[in-house]
Amino acid sequence: MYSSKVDAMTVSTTFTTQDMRAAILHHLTYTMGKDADHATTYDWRMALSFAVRDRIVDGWFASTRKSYEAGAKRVYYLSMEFLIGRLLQDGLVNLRLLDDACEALTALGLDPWQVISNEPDAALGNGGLGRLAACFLESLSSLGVPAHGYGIRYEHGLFRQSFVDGRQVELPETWLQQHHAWEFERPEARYRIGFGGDARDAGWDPAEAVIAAAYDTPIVGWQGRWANTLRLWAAKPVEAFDLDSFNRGDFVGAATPEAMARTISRVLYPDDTTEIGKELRLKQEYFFTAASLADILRRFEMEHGDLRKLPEKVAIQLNDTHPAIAGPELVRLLHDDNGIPFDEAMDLARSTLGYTNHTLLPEALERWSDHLFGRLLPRHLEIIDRIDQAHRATYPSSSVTIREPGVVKMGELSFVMAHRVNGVSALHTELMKSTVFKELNALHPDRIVNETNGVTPRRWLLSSNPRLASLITERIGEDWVGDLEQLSRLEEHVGDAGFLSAYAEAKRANKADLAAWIEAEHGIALDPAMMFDVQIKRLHEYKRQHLNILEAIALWQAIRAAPDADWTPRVKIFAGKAAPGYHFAKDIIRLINDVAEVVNADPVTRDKLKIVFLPNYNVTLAERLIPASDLSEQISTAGKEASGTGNMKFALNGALTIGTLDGANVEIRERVGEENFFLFGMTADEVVARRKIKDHAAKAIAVDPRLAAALAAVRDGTFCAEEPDRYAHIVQNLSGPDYFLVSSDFTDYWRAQREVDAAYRDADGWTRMAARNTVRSGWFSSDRTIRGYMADVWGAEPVI
Ligand code: F58
Repeated sequence: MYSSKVDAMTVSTTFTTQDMRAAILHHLTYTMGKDADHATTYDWRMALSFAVRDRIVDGWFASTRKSYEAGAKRVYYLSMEFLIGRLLQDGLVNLRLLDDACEALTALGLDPWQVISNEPDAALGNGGLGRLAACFLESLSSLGVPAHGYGIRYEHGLFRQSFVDGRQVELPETWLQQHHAWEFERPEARYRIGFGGDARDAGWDPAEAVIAAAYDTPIVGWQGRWANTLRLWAAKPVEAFDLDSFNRGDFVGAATPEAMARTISRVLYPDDTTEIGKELRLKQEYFFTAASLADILRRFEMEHGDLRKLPEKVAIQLNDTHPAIAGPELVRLLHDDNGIPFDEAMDLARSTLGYTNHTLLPEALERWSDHLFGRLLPRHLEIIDRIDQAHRATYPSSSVTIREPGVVKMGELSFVMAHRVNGVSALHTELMKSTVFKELNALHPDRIVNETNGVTPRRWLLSSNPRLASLITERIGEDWVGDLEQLSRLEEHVGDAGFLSAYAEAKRANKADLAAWIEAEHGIALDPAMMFDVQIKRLHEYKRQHLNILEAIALWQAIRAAPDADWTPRVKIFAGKAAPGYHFAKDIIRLINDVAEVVNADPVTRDKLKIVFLPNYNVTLAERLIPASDLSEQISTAGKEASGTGNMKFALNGALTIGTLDGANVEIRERVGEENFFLFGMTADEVVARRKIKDHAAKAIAVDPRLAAALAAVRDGTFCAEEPDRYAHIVQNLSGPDYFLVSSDFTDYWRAQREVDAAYRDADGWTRMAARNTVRSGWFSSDRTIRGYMADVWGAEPVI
């Protein structure tokens, strides 16, 4: 049918609808073992996936060959999370086979979108950090950089969220109960990973071990010109059965080693501070880091031999501190296992490693008890002590330590063991220098660099917003897909009435699609003419979903007080999960659902204000919501959101931002223009100063009757008559300590929201502002971010 040796580029352009149809039917018959008359949607989806996978594999082999031939530096991205979502549509879009596939499926009597939507999300991440890793892999492939992602093949990804009486209920996620069409098991790539036991002079006798087994997923870049590998590790027992127990007739006991070993890759931790410090988490971290490093060194030795050349040929990026054990582990491999002197091993490791920080929140910076650490990784603890001593010996007047009595500090360890440390937005990087890493920055002033986050335009515009993508391509051709800064060529079209009306029509149609989907799935009818005001992200006090719902309550009260005034109809859409142990965040979800029930049922306000909390936020839901949004809520307390990446997706898709000067909002506003951004709230410096004011919350409430009335409604049970005290603790918090300054920022938020209302009433003006957001967002491509890492951190280059 087709040759496997041809260049991937040629394949995608010569592969026709007929070929696609034949390939689908071939896989339906011979891979799925079904005939067309009895095939389910799942069977068709798998058949299509295998047909697409075949096309990807050709380019994948070609990329691997070219990487070896070029002997180029390789990038390894170590991350506990890769939030890749669905892969079928991504593959079809990047190989430019989407139209052929849709035609082929239609000709076979199927609804293509029903088939494509049958794929579950691979929810192998919590939020921004995991999604960033997925965008980076796609960009590395689109740019043709030889790279591998390394992570964990969780059997259960992030929990599914449902609501019962407005409350979040967590259900297990089960993506691997179906066959995962995209992966290849690699029985030859297995490593033994030890735990516990004793450290002895430059050595280690682990007491127990598990096997790390590799599963590879190809990640194809734009136009199929290159594909890299995401290698995920599953934990398996060294021996499936304990034969002694088995022979004694204890069949259940005999299976214990297997169950114990598999626990390590069983479930993704749901970003829960109550879970931090748990033994299983440390095991997960060491498990995937050690397996990845063993694999990297094996490949390196095969290609280059001399380990002293490691930094020349290998760049390893640590996505947060989760793989921070890579520092001591690499020293252990170089020194203990390969006889390189300790100091030299340390220098080699440092020159190879880079560390990305994603948060300044103290409770999220990893610290391990040295008791637990020493029990699980005794040799590593010794190595960390030597690293700490060496660092202190070099800087005797510094008070920086990696070890403190009882704890190992992973942030400090990562910093000391990386040659570059980066923040993820300009503001965050400056705050790293002036707060958490102040002293270390003074000792190593060239180490901290900034790499502002980005998002892949293939998934977040071309694939998820085909209407807007086509309009752009009509005007400037399609090179923007591989070079997003070309969007600036649309600048001259923003004054063109034809362009603006087509732009508005694309948004209107996206909103109509979303409204139809929400009605079909959730039974809530929305008028697409209303402003779609959207806040979608993890629930956290610093992200301030409670500020948004308080404003909604105040607005509801204002409309009720003057129902005939000229209100701008809007629907506030929320989505996001709360960590299972984060009770305050879960209560905010419940409050939003309770308020929605009352407000949506009110005949006075019904056509002016609606509130919807969509359950089970995931990548696929984001792909639906973002193209249909008018207003993007980026309202974190300044200084707390490291960057944000949703903010970039919204701006690119023509939603206007209402936001604080936090994270990458600052850079978005600079680029799209301050007149196309609704700014409110205190700056990071003002936040620090405000907290020092005694009774700051009470003072803010005293001067704003709207805020007082909104809080009073929450306090008196207006939204939960059956249990009036349900939210007393929230009101108490916002009136007292209010660490995240919801009350202090409320008045200015209200003001900005009324500016939004006025702007939205001028439909043409709004469209012009929205279009300017799209046209000026080209810089926020993850291709640009990856180029930054290549130049500043990795010293790597594309091979194509
Ligand atoms: C996020 N962090 C930042 N962490 O909050 C966000 O500002 C930034 O844009 C993004 O990283 C990418 O740089 C984040 O998502 C997590 O999900 C951790 C997972 C593991 C436990 C602790 C939180």
